[in-house]
Amino acid sequence: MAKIENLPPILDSTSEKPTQFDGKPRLYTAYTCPYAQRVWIAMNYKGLQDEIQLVPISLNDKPTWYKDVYPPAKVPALEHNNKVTGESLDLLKYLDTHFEGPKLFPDDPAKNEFAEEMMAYAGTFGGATVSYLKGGSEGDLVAALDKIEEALSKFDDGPFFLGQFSAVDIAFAPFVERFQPLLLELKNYHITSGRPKLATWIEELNKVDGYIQTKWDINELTSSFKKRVLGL
Ligand SMILES: N[C@@H](CCC(=O)N[C@@H](CS)C(=O)NCC(=O)O)C(=O)O
Repeated sequence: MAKIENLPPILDSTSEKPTQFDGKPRLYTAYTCPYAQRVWIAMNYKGLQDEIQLVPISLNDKPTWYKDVYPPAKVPALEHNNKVTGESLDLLKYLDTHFEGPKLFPDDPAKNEFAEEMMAYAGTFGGATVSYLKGGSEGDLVAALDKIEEALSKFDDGPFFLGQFSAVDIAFAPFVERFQPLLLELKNYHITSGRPKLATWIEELNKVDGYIQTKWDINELTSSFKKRVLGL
């Protein structure tokens, strides 16, 4: 799990704006945000912990200067080469093309095509889960989880979506991390029942250092999700 004492402190409305555009890449993040966690995992997996500075901000007490840094005022946002850009899935690609380290996207065109399809599907999966948690249909959630189970069977050279660990696993990981306990607690729904590939995927994911380093107190994550997304 991430150790707060080893991480930069969270900036809030009382904090000064950090230096900008001095050549040091910065990732504006929030430790509990699943979108920002995607980019944090990618950064760690590529071994960029010393190269990219984490700048965590409080979402409940956001610094007023943050909208000047990144006008949509959302996290994640990456400062690099004198620009600040956002959108977690775009940033996974950006990190892979602009920084050294193990590749997040494979060279194999068949795997790459599937990566695009599944990364787009991560949003559909999130939507189906949130809708079910808010009282919507169980059918859409079951279909989404079954599609994930099937996708995990496509390449047999490893337990991950494309066989080996990739950006697709990163796109899903923060959401499965929160949805698995939330579905159990609020709906008594076990996502891995009858889904052995998904069970193995979760187990294997929890052995990836770059991911482990981003894991936060699960109670904090689920209560933040309940408040911010489910209005509970
Ligand atoms: N589509 C964006 C979504 C980012 C997003 O919604 N981040 C949330 C936090 S999890 C945010 O910054 N919300 C603005 C706020 O809370 O003020 C992405 O993939 O990066």
